[in-house]
Amino acid sequence: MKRRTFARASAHVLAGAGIALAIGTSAASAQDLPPLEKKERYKVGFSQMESNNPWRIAETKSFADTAEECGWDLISTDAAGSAAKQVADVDSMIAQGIDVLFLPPREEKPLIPAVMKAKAAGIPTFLVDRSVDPNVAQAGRDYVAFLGSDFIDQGRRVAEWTLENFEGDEGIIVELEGTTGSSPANDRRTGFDDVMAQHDNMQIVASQSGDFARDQGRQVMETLLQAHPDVNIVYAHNDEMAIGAIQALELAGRKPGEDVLIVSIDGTRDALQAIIDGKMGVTVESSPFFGPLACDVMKRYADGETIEPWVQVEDRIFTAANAADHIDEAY
Ligand code: GYE
Repeated sequence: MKRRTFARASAHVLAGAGIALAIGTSAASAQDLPPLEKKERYKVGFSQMESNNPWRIAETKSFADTAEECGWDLISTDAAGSAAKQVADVDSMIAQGIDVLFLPPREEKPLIPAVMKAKAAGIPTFLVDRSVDPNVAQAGRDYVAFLGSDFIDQGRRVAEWTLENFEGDEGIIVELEGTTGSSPANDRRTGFDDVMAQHDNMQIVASQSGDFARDQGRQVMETLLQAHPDVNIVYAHNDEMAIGAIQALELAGRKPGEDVLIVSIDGTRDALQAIIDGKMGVTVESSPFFGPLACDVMKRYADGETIEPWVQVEDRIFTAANAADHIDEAY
């Protein structure tokens, strides 16, 4: 198998992508990975996990919008929230002879078979926006690289902002977790909880999954509000659940932004509007615009570069100070 040259350390911003990437200096050996031939057009698979929220729709559109200029004949699928269907979707893409696979794995463990099958079929795979269990499948060996954010850091930044801006004495926190077993849910919880554990006046009284969905966020918040009517901070692992929580709180006569602080992650249009309206405090960015970054990394790989195992995306932070400046570019 072809050996790849070492990637030079550099950092650059993809214009218009809304995503800044930092390229690390270390890289795993690429000798086990399937190579990617350099050619004009590529048959590219993008296996979306679900399309029930603006984030997913924006990501799928970003891949579609990138296809022409990157020379992709794009095959997109939608697993409709089922990890089993996502594995089957990847199977079908392999059968259709894709050259390269972009995969956002819905959960960390159930998608490992898809990664391994693509590797066995000689198809270079890039994980996009979520990762798989690193104890089982590894970047630089089983798949080329993970393209995405530092979710632990996102959770940490939300916690730090909350500590600086919460005006009460005792924080009674409800946490709405993302999809159980997904890398962002695991890591956003770790990042936030570890910071809060160091503060005696901050107590996480309940932490439950709302599956990253608005409706479930609302339902879980309704239930948790019964058990914890004294909640004064809600940390949602994404904006959709934060908006659902705001609906539940308002229905119960509470005043989000006044008697309960809502903090979250993503940067959707509805979240930026909620910040402008004073109902939400902060959202740490997690950009869905992966198409241009995917194109760039794929081209570097086809050029024979060793890709750093984690192509890290840098995230901004949106608060009352800047939400209005960014709402026009939001999704
Ligand atoms: O925050 C959430 C989406 O995997 C980073 O998944 C992504 C997350 C994003 O459904 O809104």
